[in-house]
Amino acid sequence: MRRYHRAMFTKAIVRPPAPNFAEGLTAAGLGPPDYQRALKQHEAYCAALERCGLTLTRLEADPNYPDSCFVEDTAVVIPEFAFQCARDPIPTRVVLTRPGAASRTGEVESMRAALEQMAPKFAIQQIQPPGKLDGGDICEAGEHYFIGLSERTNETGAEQLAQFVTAHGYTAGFVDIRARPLSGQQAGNLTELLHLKSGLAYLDNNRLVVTESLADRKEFADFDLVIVSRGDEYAANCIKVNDYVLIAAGYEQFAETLRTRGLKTVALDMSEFQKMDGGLSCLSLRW
Ligand code: CIR
Repeated sequence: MRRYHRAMFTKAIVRPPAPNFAEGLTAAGLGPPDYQRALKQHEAYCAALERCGLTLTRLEADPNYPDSCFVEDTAVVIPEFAFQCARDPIPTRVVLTRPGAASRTGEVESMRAALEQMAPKFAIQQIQPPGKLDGGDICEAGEHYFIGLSERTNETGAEQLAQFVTAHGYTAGFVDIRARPLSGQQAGNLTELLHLKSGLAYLDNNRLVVTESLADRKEFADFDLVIVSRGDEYAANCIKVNDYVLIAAGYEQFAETLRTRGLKTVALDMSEFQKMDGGLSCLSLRW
């Protein structure tokens, strides 16, 4: 068996929300976001990434696309395997997406330009029509990629991405999160995840954070699961960035669970992004 050793994250691309952030897509039903507060929360998020050791490229806010602060949805970075003690940065591949929401498709071009400028050695590919794919549906878990089938990512897009990652030495599998009955007392309800990573996160060492609604999926059977309690689903969208796990503030029980597993947590107030269906992973593209 190959011994995968993920290189440290060193870089990230971020973009602050634009003044018309509130015009973006949302089904959260939590009311409109406060723009000034969103800017402060975004700045705290950037500072946390820097504390994790990342160098940030900060794109300008883009009012043409009110959802454009959610940069993760526009591209998927596929890192080279770094075996054992590989220390030097290795050229990486990037797949530009075709976001599933019509209002967001144009966000990809400025991401392409940014990546071409800051990472000229990256091999850039792109999801082709009729494929649709959002980066929020893609969860890298060591040597494996979980690819969510959602309202934003269709089979064609998922298959294209699977081909890219398997050609690059990874394995890939689909996780269908489209409307699905829940078990037990909740029978008849549907999972309500916008993206796969709204309910799933990989924390290295074979550890997956999952919502209860996803916990029984056979796709995750070989992983060590940290199950997020019902009602705390928003906490599942956390990100491990080098030595820290960034988590949404307000989920102390979840934070404690991570700490008892030896993980260092940084809690960030995400209230204004939650109002727009966004979480911690979607605010940056990291590698
Ligand atoms: C949208 O609906 O596209 C945005 N309002 C939220 C996107 C969040 N992205 C993510 O979870 N990866």
